[in-house]
Amino acid sequence: MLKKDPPILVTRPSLPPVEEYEQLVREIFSSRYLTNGGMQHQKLEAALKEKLETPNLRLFTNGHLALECAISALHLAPGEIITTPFTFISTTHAIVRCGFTPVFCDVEPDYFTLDASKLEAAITPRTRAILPVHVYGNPCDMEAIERIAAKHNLPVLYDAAHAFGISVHGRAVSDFGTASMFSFHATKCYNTIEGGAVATKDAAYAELLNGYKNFGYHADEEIREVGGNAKMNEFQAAMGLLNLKYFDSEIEKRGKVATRYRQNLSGIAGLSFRPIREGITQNYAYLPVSFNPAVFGANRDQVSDTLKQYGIFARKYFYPLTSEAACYAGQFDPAKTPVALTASRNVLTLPMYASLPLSDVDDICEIVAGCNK
Ligand code: T4K
Repeated sequence: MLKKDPPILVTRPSLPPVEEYEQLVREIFSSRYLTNGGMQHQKLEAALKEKLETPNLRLFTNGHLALECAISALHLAPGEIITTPFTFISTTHAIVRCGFTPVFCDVEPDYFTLDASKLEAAITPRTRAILPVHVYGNPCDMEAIERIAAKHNLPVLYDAAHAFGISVHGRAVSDFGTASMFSFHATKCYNTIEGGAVATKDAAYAELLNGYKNFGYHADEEIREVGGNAKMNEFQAAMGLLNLKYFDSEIEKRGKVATRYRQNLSGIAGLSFRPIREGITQNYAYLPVSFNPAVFGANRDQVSDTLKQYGIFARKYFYPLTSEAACYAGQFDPAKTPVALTASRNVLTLPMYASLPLSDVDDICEIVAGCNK
C-alpha cells in the first residue's frame, strides 16, 4: 500500500459550506457587534438549549475555561475534587487551576468512565465535588454516581466535552448532575472553531456562570465575582449555528465510518472495541481500539508507528494519564488507578471524522490487521 499523501489525521473538523459562513460573517460585519453576547451568540444559546434539552445553557470561548468557570461557580470550600486520570489533561488542570486537589478514582474496564463501585472509598472529609468524564462520548454510570453523591451531599459536575448530543434511555446527558461542560473545539464532533458550554438545571448557578465568564459583571455597574474573560465571540457562534444545522447528517456519516471499522476489525484476537452502554445514542466522537499485546501480535505503540509509516496519524488519547503528567511529577501514584493505567498503555484512537472515505477506513484496517502477526 502507498503512503497516504496527504496524510490521514486522527480527525478533521466538520465545516459548513463556506458561502453560508460568508453570509453570516456579512451579518456580523454590518452589525459591528463582534462579541459580548451579540445576535449570533443569542441565537446559538437558544438553539443549543433546545438541542441539549436543558433549561439553562451558557456559551464559552472554549471548553477548558467553561470547566474552570463551572468549578468556580460551585462556590466550594477549599478541598478535594474526585475525578479520573484517563482523560484529556484539561480536566485535571481545571481542578488544580481553581485551587483544588484532584483525587483520582479508577475507571471501569469496559467504558473507561469513573468506576462508581470505587467512588465511596475515595471520599474524605475534604471532598467537595465529583467531576466524572464521559470519555469518548460514552456516558458514565450517572445514576450510581449521583446516588453516592446525594448520600454525601456532593455536587456532580460532568466533563461532557465528548458527549454532545448524547442521551441515555431518552434522557439528555445534560439533564444529570449539577452541571455538564461541553467542548466545541474544532476536533470535536460538533464545533464552533473553539468553544464550549455549560448546561445546568439550576438557574441561579447559570446566573453565576455569566459573572465568571465576564469579569464578574451582572449588570453595567454590578461586579459580583472575581471573574475572568471566557466569552464566545460572534464568529464562533456563527460557525456553531451552521454546524448545528448539519450535525445530524455529520453524525450519520460518522456512524457509517464506525460501522465499517467494526465490520473490518471485529473477531481479531487481542483487538477490542469499547462496548456501548445500553440505551444510549452515539455521536461517534472517537474511535478507540484496545490492543492486548499478550494476545495481539503487536502492542499499541507498534501499531501506531506502523500506521505512521503509511502516513496515517492515529492518536494515543489518553496517554499519559493526567496523574502522570510531568507538571504533577511525584504528586500522584498512577498505580492506584490500575485500570486507567492499562487503558492508557493499550488504547489507540483511530482516524474518525464524517468525511473520512470508507476506502481509507479499509486501508487503515488492513494495516492494523496486518500488525497481528
Ligand atoms: N475535557 C476533555 C475530556 C477534553 O477532551 C477536552 C479537549 C477538554 C476538556 C477541553 O476542551 P477545549 O478547551 O479544548 O474546548 C485536542 C483538542 O485540542 C482538545 O479540544 C481535545 N479535548 C483533545 C482530546 O484533543 P490535540 O492537542 O490532540 O489536538 P491537535 O491539534 O493535535 O489536533 C488533532 C488532529 O486534528 C490533528 O491531527 C490535526 C487535526 N486538526 C486539528 C485542528 C485544531 C485539523 O484538521 N484541523 C484543526 O483545526 O488536542
